[in-house]
Amino acid sequence: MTTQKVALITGITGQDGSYLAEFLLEKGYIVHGIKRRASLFNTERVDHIYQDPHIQNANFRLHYGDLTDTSNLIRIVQETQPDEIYNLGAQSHVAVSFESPEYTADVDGIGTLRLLEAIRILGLEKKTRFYQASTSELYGLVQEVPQKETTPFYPRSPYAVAKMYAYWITVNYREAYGIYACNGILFNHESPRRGETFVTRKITRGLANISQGLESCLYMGNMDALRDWGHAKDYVRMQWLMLQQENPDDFVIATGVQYSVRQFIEMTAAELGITLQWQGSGVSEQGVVAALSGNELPGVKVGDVIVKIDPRYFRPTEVETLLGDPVKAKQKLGWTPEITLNQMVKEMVAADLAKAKQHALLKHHGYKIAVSVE
Ligand code: NDP
Ligand code: GDR
Repeated sequence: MTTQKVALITGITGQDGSYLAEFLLEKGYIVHGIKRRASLFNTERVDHIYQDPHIQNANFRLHYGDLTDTSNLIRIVQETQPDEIYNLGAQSHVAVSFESPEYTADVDGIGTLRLLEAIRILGLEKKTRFYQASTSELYGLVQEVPQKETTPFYPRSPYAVAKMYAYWITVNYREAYGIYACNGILFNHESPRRGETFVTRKITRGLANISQGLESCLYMGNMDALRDWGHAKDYVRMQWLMLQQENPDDFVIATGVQYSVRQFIEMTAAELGITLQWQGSGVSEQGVVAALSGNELPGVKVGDVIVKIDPRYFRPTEVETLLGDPVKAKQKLGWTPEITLNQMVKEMVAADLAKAKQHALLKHHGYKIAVSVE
């Protein structure tokens, strides 16, 4: 008889947490997740896999908790006795980390230490494997192109500095206490479940809303920024694979292809049948805009500006360019991403367009709706 493996996921209500939970349930795991108490329901991304907790042998269970709460984490780890912990919980927004640097350090940095200490305090060093959600933001002001596992770090935000602590404390607990602990250095990954304020989702949602007459303009920050974007579904597979090896190690996960934010806008617009005419030079300069050309849209005439720079979205220190080299993951884990950027843009646009159409219908019938894009 094989016993079911048990996983504990922090950040289960987020983009990656929801895809990983689905993936592990399909593999036959018992999945425990930590969710934060909120004044509104915050489990939308995992509602479709929710199981009635009254059912005996439910495979999916949520526990209230927080990465800032040591005793709560120890209790949950003790109760669940996980074979694998995936630490995906974080204040994950780089721009927000400049506004809440101390909180970000507490959750993203010390939160990781709290979980590793829970494993140690409970004597689970030989049982529980640990995955840390590390990030390409560690490379910040890049020292080498493309970035690989050996590229030096140069974090450029309170978020990245906190994640650098988490990276090294994970390595340290592996070396000091023999815990099977891995860092996945993941480059940006997106999906229709991406938070609305990250740039890809802001663009697909904003332009879909504009196409339906719900908004008139998309306000952007640095459109010159270059990113290596993959699909979250592809990347959670890697998180699991890292914990199935003989020995723990750290891996870069990326596509090895780079695009600018401006190109992402162009791909999204093309998918929506919107033609843009760029005006001005040097896209990060204020005053550079894109106007509608081609066909009119509801409430938008040809020549109207629909993409504009708003310096509010510039960051005090920016990460201008990221490009990953995933060769180690390919060789050692046999991993290759399956979903292309084009397919991802199509999927994200289709989901946001369906929502925009629904909102337009509600608006047409007099209902008030919130469509603000930050
Ligand atoms: P999301 O922002 O979508 O999800 C973050 C999750 O963390 C949410 O479930 C959130 O809960 C939870 N969380 C936030 N604060 C706390 C806290 N104090 N205690 C417990 N849980 C908390 O992020 P992603 O899914 O995109 O990313 C997952 C992880 O991977 C993060 O650690 C992120 O930093 C990292 N990462 C992400 C990359 C990406 O491109 N997506 C790339 C590299 C690393 P709630 O729903 O209540 O807000
Ligand atoms: P990032 O993602 O900072 O790379 O962190 P984000 O999508 O927020 O920004 C990517 C790039 O786009 C530029 N940009 C804008 N960004 C946002 N959010 N809003 C805008 O209006 C805008 N205009 C331009 C940014 O300046 C940046 O250069 C994400 C998060 O998921 C982290 O948790 C994760 O660690 C990294 O990816 C890898």
